Amino acid sequence: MVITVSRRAFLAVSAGLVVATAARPTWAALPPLKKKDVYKVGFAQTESNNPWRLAQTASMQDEAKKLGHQLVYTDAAGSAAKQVADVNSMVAQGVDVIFLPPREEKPLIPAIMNAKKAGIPVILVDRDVDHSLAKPGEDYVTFTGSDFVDEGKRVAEWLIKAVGGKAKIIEIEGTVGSSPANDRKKGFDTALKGSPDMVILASQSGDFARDKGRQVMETLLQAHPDATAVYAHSDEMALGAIAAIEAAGKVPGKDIMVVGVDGEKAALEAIIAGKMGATCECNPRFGPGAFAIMKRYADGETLPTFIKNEDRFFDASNAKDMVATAF
Ligand code: GZL
Repeated sequence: MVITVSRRAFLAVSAGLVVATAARPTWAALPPLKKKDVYKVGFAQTESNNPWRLAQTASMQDEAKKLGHQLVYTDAAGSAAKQVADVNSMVAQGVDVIFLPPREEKPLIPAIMNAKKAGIPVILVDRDVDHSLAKPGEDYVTFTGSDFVDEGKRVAEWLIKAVGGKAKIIEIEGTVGSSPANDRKKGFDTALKGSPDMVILASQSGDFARDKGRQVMETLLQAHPDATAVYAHSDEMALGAIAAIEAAGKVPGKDIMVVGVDGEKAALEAIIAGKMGATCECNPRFGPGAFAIMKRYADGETLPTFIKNEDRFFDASNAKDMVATAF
């Protein structure tokens, strides 16, 4: 009797598939990535409704083209459930590797485990998952992105200085359940702990979208007309908040200090115009770094579980000089 074993299954076994004493096999190690010139690469994007996502997608597509790899691109249009389906479809297509920015920290876990079971390595780009449910270096290769807690901390420290340690703050949060929203909140709120006169009046999600950010600011400003500062987890929502502040007849940058995260060109322009105070960069240009990590993995390197992107910081002292380099 001839038993045919697929290449992927053979590689899987050679990668150290261990049959656990429990009911189902588990992987002792991550699925390997065989060295070859051209890869079929999956990139499952969360949505394309803001400049940050568009810049990240363009960077991934440009790098794939430059290196000659075949990119299988999907757009989940803001739905974690669709992103799960998109990843599962890439697994079914038999891509070699998947780059994934999990829209939220928990829903994508089954898809990551499905890819692992199929012998397809996953590299998380930009957003991370809940480490109690899936581990870097065991269930996926690594997470490469910004340190979101540090981003929130740096914005808080700038704001404390800018307002002399006294402000009534409206916080506009990112996508509910996403690692940038969770950690930017953690970093900012924790940094305020040593400044009792820095008070967060209200905090609500604007889903990283400009118009949602404007609507949230409109509502919260009506409820808290005494607000003197806004911390938005993304520049798009900060720009939406600025529109709401002006619609309420107040002067952004004078009556209400606005700070954000991402380092978007329009935010640096708002800083130059005096409507915004500062933003911490969150560089969306992932292409070169992501594909370099893929090559390091294929070359057999044991990668760190977190490969950090360095973020610049922008305020009136450098926005004019840096605006040309912003996305
Ligand atoms: C952060 C990234 C966030 C940006 C938003 O790494 O996931 O998603 O801060 C984007 O602008 O929508």
